[in-house]
Amino acid sequence: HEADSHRTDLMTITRYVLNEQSRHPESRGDFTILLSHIVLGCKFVCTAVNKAGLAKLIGLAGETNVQGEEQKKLDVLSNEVFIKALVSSGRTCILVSEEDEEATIVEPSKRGRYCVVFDPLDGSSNIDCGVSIGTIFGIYMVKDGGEPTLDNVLRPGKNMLAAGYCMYGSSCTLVLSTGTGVNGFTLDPSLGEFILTHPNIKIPKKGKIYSVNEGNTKNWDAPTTKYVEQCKFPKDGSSPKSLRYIGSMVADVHRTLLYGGIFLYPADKKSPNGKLRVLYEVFPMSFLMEQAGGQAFTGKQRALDLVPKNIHERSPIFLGSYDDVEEIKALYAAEEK
Ligand code: P6P
Repeated sequence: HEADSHRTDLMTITRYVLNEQSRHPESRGDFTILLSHIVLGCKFVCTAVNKAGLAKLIGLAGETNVQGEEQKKLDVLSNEVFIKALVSSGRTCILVSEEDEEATIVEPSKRGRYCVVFDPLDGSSNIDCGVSIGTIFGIYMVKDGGEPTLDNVLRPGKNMLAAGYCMYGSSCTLVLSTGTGVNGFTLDPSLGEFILTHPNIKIPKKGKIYSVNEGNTKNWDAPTTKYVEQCKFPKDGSSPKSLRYIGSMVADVHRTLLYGGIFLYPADKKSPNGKLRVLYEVFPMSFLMEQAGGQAFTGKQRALDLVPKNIHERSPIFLGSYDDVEEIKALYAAEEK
């Protein structure tokens, strides 16, 4: 009977968030409504990404589709879908997207209390070869007074209320934290619902995998160089770590979260602040890692303590299993002395 009830007691993401909401009696359900619109965006992108492959195959994707319309690039399309979904939710006041140079200030009649920072389709250069890509998002509550000024999003990641990503791969998996741990939901296409499949994700304390673009080795600083060397030639006689690098942040972080290990996008001589963006890549993934018992470090400080000065600022990032990140922190600390 117990197994049976498990099968029929579907924990959807909506129900999960409603349960969370019931922990905040004062809440007016705004967050639940906001999240339902983010989930809608993810479902749309999941369908579009899957179709894109097919469209390419049957030649639709050229310059125009069967209606002779200009076929939008998937990342542009995804951005439009998320912006429209978030504005129509009536629960947001500022939106920062990787696709838009300027932040979107929501018109007064549709304004709410949340600020959403997101990358609608991270890793989109990988679409044509079928590698997993994803949407990454973070949510701040607007500061008192609610004026939609940029200082509401130029804040440390530790001020975020929630963060998550949706990975479009062999299945569509949404990983979310609202500040009380990390949960993974998988889209059941027959129901059109995200079902809880990975409750209370905890990252292994130490891993056997390191994930970095070794092609940049020539440009790394000493601590990163030394750390990667130690991964390959451990001084304590343990076996070397394996290298796994997909080149799509959502996929590399998802593997790190589930299997353990460390993901690195270091600074290098060409890009002193690394490549990944603070607001909608570094902060959400760092938030999730800490909630899952791991940690995230910029080379100088705890990633979530960083205060960005502009909405597209970059930062180096080392995130993953607690013990693995400790090792590279020690190497940077030694460098400081
Ligand atoms: P590189 C994809 O373009 C992306 O923004 C992230 O998804 C990914 O982690 C990174 O860049 C890969 O960068 O320089 O290794 O190709």
